[in-house]
Parts: sequence; structure tokens; C-alpha cells
Amino acid sequence: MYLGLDLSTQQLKGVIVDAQLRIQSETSVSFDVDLPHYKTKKGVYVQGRRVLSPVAMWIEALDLLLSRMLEANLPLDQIRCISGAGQQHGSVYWSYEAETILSHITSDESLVSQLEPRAFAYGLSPNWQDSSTQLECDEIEKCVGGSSNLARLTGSKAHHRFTGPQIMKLRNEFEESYKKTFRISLVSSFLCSLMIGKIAPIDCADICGGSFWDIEKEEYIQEVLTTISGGHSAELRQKLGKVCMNGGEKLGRVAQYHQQRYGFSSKCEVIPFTGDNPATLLALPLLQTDAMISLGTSTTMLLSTSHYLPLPDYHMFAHPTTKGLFMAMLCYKNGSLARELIRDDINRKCETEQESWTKFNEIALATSSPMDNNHKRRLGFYFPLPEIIPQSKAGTWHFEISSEGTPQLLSPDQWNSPEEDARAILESQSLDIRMRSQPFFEPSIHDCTDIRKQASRIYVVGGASKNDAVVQVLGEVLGGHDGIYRQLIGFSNACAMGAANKAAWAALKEPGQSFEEFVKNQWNEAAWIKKVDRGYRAGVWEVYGSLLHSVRTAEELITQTSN
Ligand code: XUL
Repeated sequence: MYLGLDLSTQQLKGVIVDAQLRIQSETSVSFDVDLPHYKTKKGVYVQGRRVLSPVAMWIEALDLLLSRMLEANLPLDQIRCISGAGQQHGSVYWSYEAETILSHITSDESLVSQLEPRAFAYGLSPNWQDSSTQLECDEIEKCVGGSSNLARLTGSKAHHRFTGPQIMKLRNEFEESYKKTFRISLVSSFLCSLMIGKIAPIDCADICGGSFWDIEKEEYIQEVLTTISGGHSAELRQKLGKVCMNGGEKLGRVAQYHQQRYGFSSKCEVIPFTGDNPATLLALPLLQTDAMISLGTSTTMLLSTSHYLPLPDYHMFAHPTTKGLFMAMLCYKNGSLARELIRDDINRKCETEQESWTKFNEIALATSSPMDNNHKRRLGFYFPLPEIIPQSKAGTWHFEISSEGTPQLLSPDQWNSPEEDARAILESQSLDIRMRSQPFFEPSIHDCTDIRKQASRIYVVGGASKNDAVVQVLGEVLGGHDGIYRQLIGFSNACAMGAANKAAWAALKEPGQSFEEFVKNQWNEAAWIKKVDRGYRAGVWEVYGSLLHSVRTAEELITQTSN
């Protein structure tokens, strides 16, 4: 058996798979519900643009999760290898006492009572939804000659939530805490540390979400470390520690604490934990022409590619298991929540059941496709939270596109809310994905109506992958020669499942066997995925393609009004 853990924003999850990668169990702890004494809302504290989570809550959640697994008689003693994932970019600040405390943990007391507060220099972890670090981002981009240069080196321009700007902010605001920090973990390596009882290295994929790692050279960028640390780069380098470049490396056996308390075998190995998105990539045997879209609280699109094509438009990360491959990613804050707000407006107006999608879907699918309404396109952008791409403040924008393709901003009385919103949100969310991911499909083709410029297969995972209207509009806009497929098993736990697959690969692979080959051999297509949409529709896809330049211009207008 192989265990994958996932420390996400609202939950801690554990998935066990067997040697054929079949899911044996799925267990979870929900922070707001199960640990209400931390008083988080959706797992975080929001203080204006600052968004943080209490580290102690995560530690307590780990004991709770493992005790639930034990109570459910799951075969923890048969687990041969453990990996895991964490929400990306979040950082945890260990104190100088941390290593000693970790090495003396006893199974008589809970983890949290032994670690908190002495093992930490700062008790909170900045969350990926934080948008408070514009000044820090500007300085980091400046020190390497601008956003395109930073993207070229690190795979991403500077982003508010990235670990580098967040560490810099902490140093500026809480100098004492920074000084008292012995090591900085990412959420992934933090959880891994709790499993092995010593501070674990950051892995090769998750390190790419910090603005300080040169992806191609595989080393820290001196200028960025100097900027973040206020001139003390060597000290910061030591705090971040060595990066583990081998995703299957055995870091050590599971800590005695877990052996004694939960019955893990003394032979159970722990390998590097990675970011939640890189781990999600490992839930499926993704080919280079495929795409995976995760439709959760946030929306992400993931691609596995051998082309390193960094642009400020999206992110590139080193692949968590396979050298020579990269993960390209789009990450939107406004996924389900934005759709739910429109659904609620529609249900209120139509006096239908509150959480039902029936009316929303009916309206979204009844509204004309671009085939019949080509001359008068209208677009709507909905960001209840400040958005990452395009970088924008919170708000709603409606546009009408002229026959020349120029978007004109509409006032609220020129838009029919909420009826027009249902299709508009599905279209704009899909159009942005298409616009930004285009460089990866047949990079030599520039015509966005050329049908070679689309994915072959699109996999959808996450809660909204069950929604027919969401999936159909994705198919209409993004195409997909081979159609859209929904993962049937573990579809809301793709990330923990990917981590469990990684653990199985590390333990079972033949010498030199890549992760991709390993998963392909175990893959049971008929049982594990289902075709849910035909994807490419001749004519429709091309018309949406001709709208992309108007989407780009509309987003530029939104960004300008946001700065
Ligand atoms: C990725 C990102 C989010 C978090 C969610 O860059 O910020 O997807 O990883 O947990």
C-alpha cells in the first residue's frame, strides 16, 4: 500500500492506493468543521489583502487524520512508502530549536503540544490567496531586469503569493521572527518533515513557486536572494536549504512517533512531498498533447511538456518526477465561487432551490453559441476575489465586442444580469485558458483558428467536472480532438492520489523506469475515466479562436483599471 497526503487550503486528505494504483481509501479532515477552535473561514484568516493560516492547525489535523485512518482499520502497517503534497507557495518558519524538538518527539503526547509554539519563529503561514506583496514583487522583478526576465529564469513573473515576495514581506514586517528563523519550509516540505521527524528538503517542482530558483540551471538566483534578504543571501540560502532534485529519493523512514502511535511499519519509507499542482499532474498518465483542468475553488490548467517556454502569462515548474519535462500551469483564484454567486442570483430570481445548478445550466446552454451570434459578441469577467490572471482587483466587467473586434465596456444597465452571466462566465473562464495555453499546442502555428492548435485530450477533475454545462462550454471553447474525459475515481482527491502514485512509483519502479511508463502500465482506462464531452466542434472552436484577441484587449482594460 502507498499513502499520499494532501495539505490543501481547507482540508488535509489521505489516499491509500495499492500496487496497481487502485484507490483503497480516502480520508479527510476539514479545518473549519473539525478544528473549529482555530476559527478559520475556509481554512484561512483574511486580513484585507493578507491571507494566512495557523501552522498549529495543520499539525493537529495530521494527528486527527491519522487517528481517523487508524479507527477505520486502514492497513497503515502495510504502507511501504509515503509521499504528499501541499498548497503551493505557503511558507513555514522553523525556529532554531526545531530540529532538536523534532528529534525528541514522543508518542505519548500529541504532535501539536510538543511542537507549538517553540518549534516555530512565526506561527502563521502566508496563503496562496494573499495579494499583499506588490512592492516586494516589483523589487524582485527589478533586480533581474523585469518581469519577462524573471519569467525566463524562474518560469513565472513575480506573483503576490509566491514564496520569495512573502518571505521578503515577513522580513520587512516581522524582522525578529525572520531573525529567529532557522529553516523555511514550503507547506509540502513542512508536512514531509512531520512525517520523517526532521526538516525535509524542498522538492525540485515546488521550489519553482518562489521567484528565486533558476529552473534550467537548477540553482538559487543570487540577485533575488540578495533582494529578498536585504543583502544577506548566504543566510537565506541556508534557511531555504538544499533542494531535492530526485522526486523518488528515499528521505528516511517514517518517524517513530507514527510507528508507535499509528502502527506504521519501521520499514515504511518517505520520499519528497511536492506542490499540490505538480502532484495533481501525477494522477493521470498525461501525454504531452493532453491537458488537465482542475475545477475546484480555484481553477487550474496543467500540462506536461518538454518545451521550456516561459512567458509572464503563465507558470512553468520543473516536473516533480521526470527530468526533461516541465509542468506548465494556469492558476485562477476565481473558479467555483464566482460561478456559484451567479448561480445563486439566478436561483433567487427564479425562486428555485438554492444550491441547484439546474437553472444556471439551462440558461447557460440555451444562450446562443458564437455560431448564431457572431456579430454581436458580449463578454463578462467575474472576479469576486482579486484575480491572478489577469492580475486584477475584485470586480465584474461586461463588454460588447464591435465587428472590428474592439471591446467596449458596458454599464450595468446595458447588461442583462443574471441571465446573460451564466454563459458569459463559462465562456470567459474557458477563453482565458485557451488564450494563455496556446503556445504549448503546435508552437510553430500562429493562427489561433488552425485546428492543430488544440489539445488532443482534456481531462477534467474537481467538483465542477460533474457539471455538464461547465464541461460542454469548455469543450466548445477549448476543443480537444479526442474529447473531454472525467476522472471517475478519486476525482476530488486527484492531488492526494497523484502523491500516492508517486510513492508507489518510488517503491516499485524498475531501475530507470520513468513515472510515465510506470503509470501507463497500471492504467485502467475503461474503469477510471469516462468521456463526458466530444470536445472539438468544427466551426464553433474556430469562431471562439477569432475572439481571442478581443479577450486579450478586454483583459488589458481590466488590468489598467486595477492598477
Ligand atoms: C498555484 C496556487 C494554487 C495553490 C492551491 O500556483 O497558488 O493552485 O497551490 O492550493
